Amino acid sequence: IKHPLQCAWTMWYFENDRSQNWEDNVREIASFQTIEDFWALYNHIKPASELKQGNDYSLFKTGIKPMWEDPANKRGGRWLLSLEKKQRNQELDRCWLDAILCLVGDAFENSVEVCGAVVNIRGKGDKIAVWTADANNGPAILEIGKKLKERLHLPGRMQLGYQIHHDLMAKNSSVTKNCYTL
Ligand code: M7G
Repeated sequence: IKHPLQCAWTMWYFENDRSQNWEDNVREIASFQTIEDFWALYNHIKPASELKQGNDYSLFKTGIKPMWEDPANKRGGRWLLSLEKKQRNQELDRCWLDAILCLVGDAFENSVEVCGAVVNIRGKGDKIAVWTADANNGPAILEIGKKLKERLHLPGRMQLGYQIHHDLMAKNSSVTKNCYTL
């Protein structure tokens, strides 16, 4: 018998094709709801560090699309970890795996607030984020951020910043102010 997870999850892939709209580049890979099926999928796909620049993986609760516009995300925000370029080799795959294990392993007290996680492969520095549902729920955001920071074993100099999706949406950008830092 396989070991069921608290909820079902869907893995997505973003391929940066500039001839198409952003939303049309978001593709579903597969869904799973047991730990065995998680590992089967994880072991079957390329590690994040081998994706092309500009591409992403996202892991979201099944039913939530990995975009700001989804009803589950639109009032929310993200804990963002920005990596240095050289960390693609050493740190990226480990941090991404630790982050998604927090999600599927139900590591957070406020796991109902968690929507998903994203890894962006970028020339200027890769990024890992955990998206939460309600940017006004300070206590839940802080609990999730603290647990994430602990589970990623981040060195003190590496900070997490919480950003509101609405601020990014309004600027159509990936850069905005942090409303919390840890
Ligand atoms: P990014 O891929 O998050 O980061 O955002 P990057 O700047 O390091 O590449 C790049 C751009 O993709 C944004 O400025 C938006 O134009 C678009 N984009 C990103 N996200 C997450 C969304 C989204 O959820 N919805 C829409 N409509 N566009 C997005």
